[in-house]
Amino acid sequence: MNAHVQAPAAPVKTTCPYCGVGCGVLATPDGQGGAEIAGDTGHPANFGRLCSKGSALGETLSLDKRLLHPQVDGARTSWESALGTVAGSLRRIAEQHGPDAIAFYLSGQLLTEDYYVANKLAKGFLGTPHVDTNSRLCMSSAVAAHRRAFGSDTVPGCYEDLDEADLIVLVGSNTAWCHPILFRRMVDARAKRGTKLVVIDPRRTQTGEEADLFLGLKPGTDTALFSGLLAHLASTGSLDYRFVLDHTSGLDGALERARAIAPNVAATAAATGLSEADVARFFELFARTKRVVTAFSQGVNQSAQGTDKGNAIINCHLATGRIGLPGAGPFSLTGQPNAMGGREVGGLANMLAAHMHFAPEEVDRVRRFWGAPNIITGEGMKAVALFEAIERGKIKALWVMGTNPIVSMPRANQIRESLKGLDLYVVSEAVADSDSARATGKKTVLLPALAWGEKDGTVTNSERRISRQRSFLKAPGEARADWQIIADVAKRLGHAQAFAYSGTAAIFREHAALSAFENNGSRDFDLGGMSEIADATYAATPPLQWPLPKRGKGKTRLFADGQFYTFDKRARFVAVQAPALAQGVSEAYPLVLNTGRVRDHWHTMTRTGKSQRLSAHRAVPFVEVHPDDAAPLGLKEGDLARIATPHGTATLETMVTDAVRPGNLFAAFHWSAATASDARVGALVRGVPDPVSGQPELKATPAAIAAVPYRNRGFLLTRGEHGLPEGWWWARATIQGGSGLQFATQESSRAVALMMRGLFQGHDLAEYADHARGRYRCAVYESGRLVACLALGPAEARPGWEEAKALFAEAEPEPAARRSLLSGRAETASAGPTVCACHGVGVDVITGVIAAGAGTVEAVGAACKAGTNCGSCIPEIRKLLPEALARNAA
Ligand SMILES: Nc1nc2c(c(=O)[nH]1)N[C@H]1C(S)=C(S)[C@@H](COP(=O)(O)OP(=O)(O)OC[C@H]3O[C@@H](n4cnc5c(=O)[nH]c(N)nc54)[C@H](O)[C@@H]3O)O[C@H]1N2
Ligand SMILES: Nc1nc2c(c(=O)[nH]1)N[C@H]1C(S)=C(S)[C@@H](COP(=O)(O)OP(=O)(O)OC[C@H]3O[C@@H](n4cnc5c(=O)[nH]c(N)nc54)[C@H](O)[C@@H]3O)O[C@H]1N2
Ligand code: SF4
Ligand SMILES: [Mo]
Repeated sequence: MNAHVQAPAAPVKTTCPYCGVGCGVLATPDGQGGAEIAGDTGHPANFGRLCSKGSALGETLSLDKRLLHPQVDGARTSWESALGTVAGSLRRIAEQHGPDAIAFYLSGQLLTEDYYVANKLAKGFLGTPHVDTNSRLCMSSAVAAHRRAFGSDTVPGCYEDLDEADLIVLVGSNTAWCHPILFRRMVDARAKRGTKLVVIDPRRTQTGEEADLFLGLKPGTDTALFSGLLAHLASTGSLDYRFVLDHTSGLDGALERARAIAPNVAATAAATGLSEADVARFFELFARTKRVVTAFSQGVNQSAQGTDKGNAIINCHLATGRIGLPGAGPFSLTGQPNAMGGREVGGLANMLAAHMHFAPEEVDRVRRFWGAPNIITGEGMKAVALFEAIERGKIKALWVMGTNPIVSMPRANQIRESLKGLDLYVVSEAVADSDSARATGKKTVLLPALAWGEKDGTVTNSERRISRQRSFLKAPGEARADWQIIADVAKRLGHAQAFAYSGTAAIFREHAALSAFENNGSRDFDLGGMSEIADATYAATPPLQWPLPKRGKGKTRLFADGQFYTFDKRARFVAVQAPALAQGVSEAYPLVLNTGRVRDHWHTMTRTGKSQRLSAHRAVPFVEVHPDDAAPLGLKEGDLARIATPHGTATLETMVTDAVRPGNLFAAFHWSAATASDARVGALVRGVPDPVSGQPELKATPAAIAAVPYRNRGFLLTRGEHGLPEGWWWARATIQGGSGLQFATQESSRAVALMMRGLFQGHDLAEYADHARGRYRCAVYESGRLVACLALGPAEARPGWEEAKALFAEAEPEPAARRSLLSGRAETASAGPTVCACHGVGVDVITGVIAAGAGTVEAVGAACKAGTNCGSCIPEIRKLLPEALARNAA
């Protein structure tokens, strides 16, 4: 054999670091810091499929922008000194102000092992109860609803239920974009068994477009809808009285309340703004279909009444006995890859550990298990209250791990301001330029964490399935695993023995053992079967669902036997409150701002923002406005608009669409100070907490909108990143071969031409200018290589960038391409805005093949490949079909 031929690296089985679907990934390292990414056909969450984000993971692995060395107050330092600063400051603050002046803000993106060690240090050894997590903004209402109904935070069902349901009700969930692989399972079920899809969302999302019945209800009225449903089920004899009598309590009170809120179809329609016909159709479908899964996410959870919304849904499932059965049950879709793992370790401020809370015997049990000198005895502050306590100066030290609250918390500007008063602000981060890493306290410590592909441990997905994240890349720079960093600080605080872990397997064993400790079936969360797992077995462990008790069998579904975790083993109906709609809408703030996600970006974009494929679908921060609201304000598609709330402002590009209801706005919260000049949507959001769960309302803030008249608009494409002058509006996106800025400015085309000549002095500039009409184009070459390109026009005739982006992908464009960079007129047709991220297919190409005869999604795929890889764009392609055909016919 030729000695120079290297055996190809073996693929490593790992888990996608994005959403709670928890897809299995095969990563084959290329030996140069990158990896080939494929779906793992053996993983029961995805059977080999990956969505656009999962498929593009390989584009996010570069070390560009990574935090690779510890820093104290902006200066690079050694680990020794950084850890010494953290431990020393924590010790001093605890002595001076008490341990409860210290707070931790953790993340559902930490691995279970990281999370376990952080929770143990804070709650058992430092002795502060103030440990909360971004899961407060994500899952805490579902957790609270589960606990009220079941006595435990248990997700009863599993993904197979989606394959086996005859009706799937999606409440407040844009599944097609946010849990794409589960959505594909749902669509497959429809093809296979005729499963009906009902989507309940004030906004007609891509998920809503695919529904058999779309219910575009008034925001916040879900409790009325499900109260109406419960009343309807009772009055039409659709209840399962056997199940109700034997296994539940509280139906009478809940039903009485439901009837007071929405006694019948007509009242439900009036309360929700839906038509009576649609309400009746939904109620009948639900009443006559046994196999119903009601899946819900942020339209339910991120609400000032999120817990009641969850219980209103669960009530209907308990009343019909549809829980824990194949194809039936309420199903909370978790957002983050390890939202569930965080709940298991007790990362929320109202939990202690391993699904135990603060009953004296639970506190004592955890104390004994940990050998904890400073065990806490009660709940800590939840995220919103915790950040308010920082504003009031009650909290002196904050350690943020794996989350970017300066972007994702409501009232984000006030929070950024308040951090300045902290005596100690510690951020464990993977990137150096997240808004939270760039914020400062009186003393600021940045600790470089290993990222996906480098770290090792476990995550738990929406169906309670624990999967391994395995490392397949070398640790870069001086980055360390999050658990290691915490353990190093613990040792410096004198707790060496309790934190002497040899690796993640040792931590996992301890976590599993705690879950089984004095459990005997009293707690749902039990990993006793894994408490003595050998290192090698842990390393090789396949995806497994809990519970996994030492004795007895694990279960894919819970509660089919009607045994719940309340003291009398009965589930509880909850009497919910009538909807209280967005408070505070006034003449000054007449609209309601809803916020959420786009298909191809993940949260604050520190990872997906690196991928040119993922940055093409939605390249600028936008706000969706209904035509009825846009028209009187003179707002047109593409105009820049300033959204204002009492908490902050942002300037976003207008999308005029009847997908939102009149009076409603929708904006995605992905953009940060790192990626746009003025698009931090978190700064706008009020975040009124739900009274039970403390989860803030992120979907309904009173807001105003007005056009922002900029003189000129344009784009600048560069190989590296360039900044723009103060006062310009801009948004940055990664493009093939570099970085793209879309901008708006009050400067004239002449001034912009001067700026370009200044910026690129010494380069070859090819320019085209028509200053009389305010137009300017410029291409910058360096030894024949295209290094930058700018186009500018009056705001009402702003140049599109699709064609220039395609030309910029080539370092040395052909003469024809050079000409069209300056003329703005393509000699070949441009692809238009990207629809299919995997194959980079634009909307113009798709409408082109449809015009040429492709009449189905499959035919479009055959003609131009769009939609043939991950399928995340299939809903968008389907939507183009009738539109394009209609246009052809006209
Ligand atoms: N592409 C992508 N996928 C992701 C993520 C991402 O950042 N990007 N993040 C992951 C995470 S952490 C999470 S939590 C999930 C979130 O997943 P989803 O919950 O599906 O996402 P959102 O867009 O936040 O909100 C869902 C919908 O709630 C609707 N809504 C607003 N108000 C109401 C209401 O009063 N009633 C009802 N019924 N609906 C309402 C919104 O219009 C929105 O369409 O996504 C996960 N997956
Ligand atoms: N307006 C509005 N706000 C929202 C929401 C909404 O719908 N609307 N949704 C809320 C929800 S559901 C969620 S889940 C949150 C999400 O919001 P965040 O958690 O703030 O968002 P991310 O961008 O995922 O932040 C993760 C951070 O951890 C860093 N990181 C990545 N890997 C590692 C690692 O291994 N270790 C460490 N230490 N750091 C790492 C990343 O670089 C990034 O800065 O946003 C919430 N905020
Ligand atoms: S659905 Fe997409 S983002 Fe979610 S885990 Fe699977 S591949 Fe990752
Ligand atoms: Mo989330």
